[in-house]
Amino acid sequence: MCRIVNCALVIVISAGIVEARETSGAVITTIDGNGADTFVRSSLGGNNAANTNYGSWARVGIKRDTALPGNNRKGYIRFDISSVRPGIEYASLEFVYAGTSPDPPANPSTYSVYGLNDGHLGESWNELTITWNNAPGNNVSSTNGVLSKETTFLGTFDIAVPEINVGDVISFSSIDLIEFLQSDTNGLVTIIVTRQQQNFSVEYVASKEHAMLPPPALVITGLACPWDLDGNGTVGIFDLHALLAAWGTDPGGSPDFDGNGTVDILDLLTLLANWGSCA
Ligand SMILES: [Ca+2]
Ligand SMILES: [Ca+2]
Ligand SMILES: [Ca+2]
Ligand SMILES: [Ca+2]
Repeated sequence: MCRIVNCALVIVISAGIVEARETSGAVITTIDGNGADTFVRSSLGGNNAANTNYGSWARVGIKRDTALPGNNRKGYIRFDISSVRPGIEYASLEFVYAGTSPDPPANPSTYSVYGLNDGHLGESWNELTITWNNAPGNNVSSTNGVLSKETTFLGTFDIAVPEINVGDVISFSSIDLIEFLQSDTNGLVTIIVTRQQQNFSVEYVASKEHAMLPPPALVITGLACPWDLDGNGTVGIFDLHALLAAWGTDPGGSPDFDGNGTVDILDLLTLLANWGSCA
């Protein structure tokens, strides 16, 4: 279940009509629902790391090491957002820094963030069996790359080592991240993180198995009642009419609540299931 952290009232101005819309916030972590967090690692010499699973480790390690091409690590993070679709309006990805080893590099490192494409057969990867060799979307021959046809590039963030301290929050957001979440159709989103720079160190963020630090999280804000299309505080006949008026189209958002590209029977059933007051 998601945790409601705030509620606020925002004013939406559209077509000259001023509407009061309730917004809500939620934090989805890898502990919630079908969430998962781990890293995968390439083999160095004969250590068989590429067939080893790290799903129960307390930290997610990320590393690019072209000098030792068998010693790379890529983060795999899955969130179960089924409880917050379809009202997502803004989201940020948050990690808690959990250390660097063996030695912090002198400069900030830049990390690439990818989303595993919605509907990929590997979206339900098993946290306790995923490896470098079987991870969905992984380019096994690349030190930090992913398969471009199976993933979507969402942006980059920096970790300012060595200034950063254990426990500090690393926050990332982008239009592409938000659109990736908004267009999800099955409630599962996998985020893949790799490092751009080569160096010998591994940067770590806390996983949900960490005893002291919080797990990876998606901080989401959005409409509390997305089925209330006219914003009058009630899901009712006017909203039903608006949905039917858009029937069969692809509005790029509501009332295509499930984001499958068509206003259809699934959206109608969702609206009817939420009939009545939004309060
Ligand atoms: Ca884990
Ligand atoms: Ca998905
Ligand atoms: Ca309404
Ligand atoms: Ca739909």
